[in-house]
Amino acid sequence: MKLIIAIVNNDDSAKAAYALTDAGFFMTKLSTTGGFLMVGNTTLLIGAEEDEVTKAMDILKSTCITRKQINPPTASFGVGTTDNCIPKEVTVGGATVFVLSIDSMEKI
Ligand code: 2BA
Repeated sequence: MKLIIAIVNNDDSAKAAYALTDAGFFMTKLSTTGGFLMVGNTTLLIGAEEDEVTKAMDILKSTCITRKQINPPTASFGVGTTDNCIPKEVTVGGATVFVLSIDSMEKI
């Protein structure tokens, strides 16, 4: 059993979630915030059998788009002041995906 943790752009989250559930995956959607841009994103928790991971990854690849995003001035907390006053453009990946091996999953 694997736990797929996928951090996706809010704009792609509904499409990704719909496609995953439509393909038979069970999933939990969390509202999260990126530590760098400090803007909202979505984290999907997907429990999947090992042989289903590639299918989930393919769905994420087809539904989550890489895009440019502006880092709003003073958005990142803990970062120095001067440089942080200038908006910066960064490329945000379609999805940042972690795949973890898990010992067991139970529904009690
Ligand atoms: P954020 O932390 O808001 O980061 C947004 C984008 O800003 C990143 O896109 C990257 O292009 C840039 N960025 C992030 N940290 C940076 C840094 N220390 N220096 C320079 N540029 C930086 P992605 O890499 O595609 O990440 C999108 C979102 O995925 C992130 O939002 C964060 O919520 C999550 N993420 C990415 N890598 C992660 C990791 N290693 N651990 C946990 N979460 C991660």
